[in-house]
Amino acid sequence: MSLRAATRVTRSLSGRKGPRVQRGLASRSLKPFPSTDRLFEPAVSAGVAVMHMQSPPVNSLSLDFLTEFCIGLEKLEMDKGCRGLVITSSQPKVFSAGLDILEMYGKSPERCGEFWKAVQEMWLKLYGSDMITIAAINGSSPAGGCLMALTCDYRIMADQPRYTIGLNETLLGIVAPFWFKDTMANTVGHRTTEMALQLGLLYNPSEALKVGLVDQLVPEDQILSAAAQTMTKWLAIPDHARQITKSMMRKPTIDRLTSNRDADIQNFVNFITKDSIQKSLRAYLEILKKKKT
Ligand code: CO8
Repeated sequence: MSLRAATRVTRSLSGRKGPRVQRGLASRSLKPFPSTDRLFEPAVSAGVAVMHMQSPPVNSLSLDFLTEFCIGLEKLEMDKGCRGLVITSSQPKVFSAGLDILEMYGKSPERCGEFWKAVQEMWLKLYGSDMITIAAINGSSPAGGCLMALTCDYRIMADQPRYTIGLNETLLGIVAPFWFKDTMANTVGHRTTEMALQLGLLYNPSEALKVGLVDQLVPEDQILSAAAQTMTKWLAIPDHARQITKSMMRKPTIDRLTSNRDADIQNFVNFITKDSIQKSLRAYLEILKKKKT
């Protein structure tokens, strides 16, 4: 059976708050999504979902966005006909700008805690997904955006030198949590991670390929067809063997967070609400604004 699925995570037209999720899960009982979204030909013998992140202007990960994202993911995970997921962006030039800085600036400790729990949830769900996950990185992907890509099984990036990817937290005066660090170290190794995290390195696509942060570069207009080709290869592997192998590789990292979740939330809240950190975030937000003037 062939199943096609697409999930659009969007923000409401009214602005940054109040996202909505438009879903077009095509199965026997559901309508197919529009043909322009079709990535996989009917010949593909298993189901694949394409998640287009569409949260203007930069797909930053707000609490609302993360909540919708996790709900969408959970539904796909429960759909046994869906074996693969491609995550990409509908926003020009940006895959995801990472965590929404406005969620970390000037917010109450309670709200910060709620936000951080949602960030953890996104990571736990994606890193532990049974599906084959491919990030089709068609734009810049700093910090939390990079983390999201790193949770996937395979990363294809658009070969556009102005795009960057990396865990640049130190540039904002903040520290990537241990599970961000672990996810990167699991991908590119300890030494590269240590240097990248201390310096807050943002890599262009060629550099990212060289250190193994991404697996493949393609011209931007070929990113979804490249994802389709890779997906076909991965779909040929029996699910149970691939899933057990994935779990064996990732479980220790996942367990480390699940057994420290509350403490990790408390750490985040204590850290992010400090006056000095709030000052750093404000300065960073001002830099982002000034870019335009
Ligand atoms: N959050 C909120 N708003 C953002 C963010 C963000 N992460 N990124 C950009 N914006 C806003 C800008 O302020 C701007 O707003 P406005 O239109 O009101 O002026 C708008 O989005 C568009 O931004 P740009 O003009 O900069 O868009 P460009 O297309 O030129 O560039 C980039 C896109 C490359 C994504 C650029 O915006 C950028 O570099 N953004 C900052 C990315 C970043 O540093 N993110 C880090 C977030 S922190 C994180 O993810 C992990 C934190 C871990 C916390 C651990 C604590 C213990």
